[in-house]
Amino acid sequence: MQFNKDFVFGTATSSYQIEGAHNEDGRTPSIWDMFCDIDGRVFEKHNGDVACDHYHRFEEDIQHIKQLGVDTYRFSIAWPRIFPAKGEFNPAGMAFYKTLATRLREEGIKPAVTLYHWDLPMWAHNEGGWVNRDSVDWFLDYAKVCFDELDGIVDSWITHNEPWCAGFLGYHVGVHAPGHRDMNEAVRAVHHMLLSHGKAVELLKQELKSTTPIGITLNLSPVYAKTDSVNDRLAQNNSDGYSNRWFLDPVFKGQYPVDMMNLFAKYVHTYDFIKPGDMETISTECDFFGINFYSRGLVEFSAANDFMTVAAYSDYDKTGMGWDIAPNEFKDLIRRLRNEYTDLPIIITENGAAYDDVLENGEVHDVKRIDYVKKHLTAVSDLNDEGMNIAGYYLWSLMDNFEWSFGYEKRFGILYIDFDTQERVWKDSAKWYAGVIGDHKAKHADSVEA
Ligand code: PNW
Repeated sequence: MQFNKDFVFGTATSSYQIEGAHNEDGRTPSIWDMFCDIDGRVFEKHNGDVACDHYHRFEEDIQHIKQLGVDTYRFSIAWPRIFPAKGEFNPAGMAFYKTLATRLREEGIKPAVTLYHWDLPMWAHNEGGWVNRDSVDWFLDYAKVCFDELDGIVDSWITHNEPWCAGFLGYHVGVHAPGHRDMNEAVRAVHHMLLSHGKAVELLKQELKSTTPIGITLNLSPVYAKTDSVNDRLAQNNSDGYSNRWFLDPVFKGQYPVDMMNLFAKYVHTYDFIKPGDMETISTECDFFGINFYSRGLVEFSAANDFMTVAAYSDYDKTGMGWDIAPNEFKDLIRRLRNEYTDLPIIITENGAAYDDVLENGEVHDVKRIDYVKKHLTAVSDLNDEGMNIAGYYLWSLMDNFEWSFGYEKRFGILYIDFDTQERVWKDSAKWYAGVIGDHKAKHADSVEA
């Protein structure tokens, strides 16, 4: 694998998954604090009260990031630290992110900041959360303060992380906070998230005249049919519509896919929540397109399920999440995006794998994770050779953390966290990744001299 000189290497985390300090400096609960409190929702009722204690250990964590040699670090801001109550700005919460971003820059690491990585304040949830169209205004107030306070020290902005997860897993499937099971709500929630994305882009670029790159991150999963049968193909189309097109089409084409609107109509009695101008706003041009890639889908038809298609058995090697390892399908996905959707620079804002890591004598030999990342980085390199213009790659995750409904049971980190002592231990994958980045830099340093 090889990357051009400007290619950026990074690693990523999110606020609720690592920070802890859940009630410090004015932070109030988010929907995830609430969700974790409900029996049976999160593995062994784990929660983010302490997590990786990053809120207190960020200096140490910055040193690890620096030693990895990455160009950039992606983290998210906890909205309930910034607005603990409706309309109440909390400077103490903002101070944490100012310090974090400033210290990263001092160490030569570019901060890439996500505004919404799922920790909606409870005060907003209590007024209907994302289902309420007012959420767009609440989000804009929040975005405005973040832009005003941090725009000079942040290198890129991501409005939303994975609205599919936040919207459909949160309001339709119910396995993420707030745990609702209502498709009518979910489609509205997604619409308001996307609308708030578009408005935040307009705010930063048009009103504040900032030149800081801004984009959205979608989790995309290319879907394949178990067989060539008409029914399996239909299942494939619908699953793709639910997972991918429902987000890609509005963001890049300014319209929801009509076939899916018809399919959802069974649950969504009216689309009158889409107001004039909304779709233009949602499709406001961004500077880059963020993609989180983990796996593919393989589906077969089932009469009982329309778009919530049934996952078919596959003989692919799997990660510790049970997800198919599918670097070739990742390539298919990127080619399709180039053909059907966008020429914007693509940034892989997350890619990585969970495995059952074992800490022994201060070492973690996570060969499978290295293999997973190597396969996907090689795919990125191949895609760029084809002219696909992938500008950067963020490994998920810097450290083991609160893996949502799986709690601390699933480890995605390249740093191992001992959750009793909070000790950080470099897994073999961290050493390997540092080596890849080091080789890349050495190669381009040579080529400058030559
Ligand atoms: C992403 N799925 O979540 C998130 O952005 C991260 O916060 C998370 O830790 C990481 O991927 C690993 O899971 C996802 O069910 C959660 O398809 C679930 C799915 C996809 C992504």
